Amino acid sequence: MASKYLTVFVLLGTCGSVMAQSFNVDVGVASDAPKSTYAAAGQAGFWNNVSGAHITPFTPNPTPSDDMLLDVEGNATGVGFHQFGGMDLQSVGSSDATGTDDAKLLNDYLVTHSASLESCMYLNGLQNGLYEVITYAWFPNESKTTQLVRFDFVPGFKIIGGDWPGDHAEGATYSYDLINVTSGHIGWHVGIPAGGSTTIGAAFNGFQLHKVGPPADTDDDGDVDDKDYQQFNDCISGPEIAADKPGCLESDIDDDNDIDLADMAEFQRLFTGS
Ligand SMILES: [Ca+2]
Ligand SMILES: [Ca+2]
Ligand SMILES: [Ca+2]
Ligand SMILES: [Ca+2]
Repeated sequence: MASKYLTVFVLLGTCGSVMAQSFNVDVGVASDAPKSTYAAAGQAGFWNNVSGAHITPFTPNPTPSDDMLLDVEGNATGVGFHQFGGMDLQSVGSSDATGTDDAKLLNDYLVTHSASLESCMYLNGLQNGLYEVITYAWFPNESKTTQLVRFDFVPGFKIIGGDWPGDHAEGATYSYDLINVTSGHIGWHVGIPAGGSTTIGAAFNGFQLHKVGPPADTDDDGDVDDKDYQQFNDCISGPEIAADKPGCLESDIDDDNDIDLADMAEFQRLFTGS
């Protein structure tokens, strides 16, 4: 255990500040992104607004048409996003989520109507490492409709959908996945599950991406400061209560699946300031 944290300290000392690699992306109509104070199921920060236009020819690699993303701090990055497959950009004026930033994220979305052509999303230019990916796949006003979410090179899939739970809920409004990036790239898909309606189709509303930092450095920017403490504080679960909220992996510093006073003591020991 001691050697693990010694390694972290050495890294902090030599790397200094590094660019955070976390992104919030609202797929939908222009100029309708949530405010940067909005966290959705993940972390607050700048929301990119992209149309998710179907790009041809098909390629999972960077294209000249990629939307270049700003990170959650609003800084330019070399990370590009494009989509192939879904072609029906829809929006609804009202749904159970109406009147909030939830609506700005969820009430506009990209739809595929083909059982054999998913909405395929590609990110390129990422730093390698472990990422939390939150994929919003919820159909406003179609609570019986579900979406299939799957990642390239990862076996299996998840089924997402249902009634509006009153707030974001895993399995209802989003899929939560941990993806290890080894070549700067993530490819993933939202499609119509077996037996689903091609008339209604499957909805993809947006996504959040968070690169998992070293212990206590919740925003992966090379320091452990007040900002990390805010996130740590939001993550506290109590002894032996599973810490399963997105954005909390770095806060379980002793790696025993809860976030409690033992983690707090470790956090204070790792604190560096900005
Ligand atoms: Ca929107
Ligand atoms: Ca949206
Ligand atoms: Ca930090
Ligand atoms: Ca813990």
